Amino acid sequence: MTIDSMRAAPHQGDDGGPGLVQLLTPEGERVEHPDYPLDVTADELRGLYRDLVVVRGIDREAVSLTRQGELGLWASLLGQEAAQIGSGRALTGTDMVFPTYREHGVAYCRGVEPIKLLGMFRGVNHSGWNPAEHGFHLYTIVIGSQTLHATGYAMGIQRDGVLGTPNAGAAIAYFGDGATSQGDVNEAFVFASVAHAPIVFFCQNNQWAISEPLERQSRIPLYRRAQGFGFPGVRVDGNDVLACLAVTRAALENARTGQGPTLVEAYTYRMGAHTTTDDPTRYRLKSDEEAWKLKDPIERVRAYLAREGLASETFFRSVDDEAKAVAADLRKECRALPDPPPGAMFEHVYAAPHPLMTEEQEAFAAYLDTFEEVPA
Ligand SMILES: Cc1ncc(C[n+]2csc(CCOP(=O)(O)OP(=O)(O)O)c2C)c(N)n1
Ligand SMILES: [Mg+2]
Repeated sequence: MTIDSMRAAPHQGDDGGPGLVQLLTPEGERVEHPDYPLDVTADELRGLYRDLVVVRGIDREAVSLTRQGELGLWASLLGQEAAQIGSGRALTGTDMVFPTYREHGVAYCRGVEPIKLLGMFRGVNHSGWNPAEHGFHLYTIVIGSQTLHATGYAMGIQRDGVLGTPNAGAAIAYFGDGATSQGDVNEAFVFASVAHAPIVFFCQNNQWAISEPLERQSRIPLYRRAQGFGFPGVRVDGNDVLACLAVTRAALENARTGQGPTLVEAYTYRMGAHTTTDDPTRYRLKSDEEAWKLKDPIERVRAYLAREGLASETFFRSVDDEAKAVAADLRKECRALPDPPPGAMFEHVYAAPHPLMTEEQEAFAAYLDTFEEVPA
């Protein structure tokens, strides 16, 4: 290889390039991949379809609630459902997830009630779930920092001496394409690599970091970065729930059996705005969105189920009805969420009392006492 050939621009068409692992085409045709054989029963397929539709319904409801002033903000996962449900359903009870702020589908797979997520975006809880109970850490807004937390956790698993036993779990860190430019992520890659830590780095490449396109993050496909750090990287069709399931399952199994880290790049597209405060029409082409609509993660599963006679119209209707019911309940629950007392912000900062915290708490209470009681 010459220097000139190495300098060639990367192949990054919207088909994901030649390395893309796919098991279900955008047209809903099942294809095989020699490295990722996957046996799924009709029941499992219908279950995955149901997950995708319900999660999209939860997400849509949260966007509407934000528009109506019920939430302060929402980061929509629209278009990324397959990446999250596929990888989320590959997890087992002993694995530990370190998410960003958009992993609502993974949270759902880990049994975190959607209302807990909404509570955080409504500003009435500080991430209202117990990470240990769900194997799902708190949402992280500081881009990329959770990859270091996840790596440290993975090194802890390694030191527990459980790798290769049935009790072994792996850590999995979720992050975006933009996050790959952060120092934290690159440091996490180095630590994970040299420690041979049981971790999966799951990058959802949705092509954008707010208004910054992928070309501003990397000259080479992101999955190939892993090679430079000394562990395998694989690019999977992030809109293909089966491929995401198979690839993540294999990567987690490698981690649990002591074979070290893997970078999974789920090649997908953020169909919505970055968050409800963003307007993507300011920086991207409508034609790109239209092209990606044809690769919708839900439509391809539906097409496959229908063509193979694995699901009936009644089934599809019942899933739609279920998604609507879940969303309606969520709306009701969200509106009924009580406002916490102002002093609640001091809770859960430290596990045990802390002198500085106590001082601040008392000062805040004294400040609140200066207000007159307003009759209801
Ligand atoms: C350390 C840090 N820098 C900047 C920000 C502001 N910020 C929030 S989201 C975001 C873009 C992240 O893009 P990407 O990693 O691709 O994730 P995506 O939102 O597309 O899922 C930025 C820069 C932040 N939260 N943390
Ligand atoms: Mg992104």
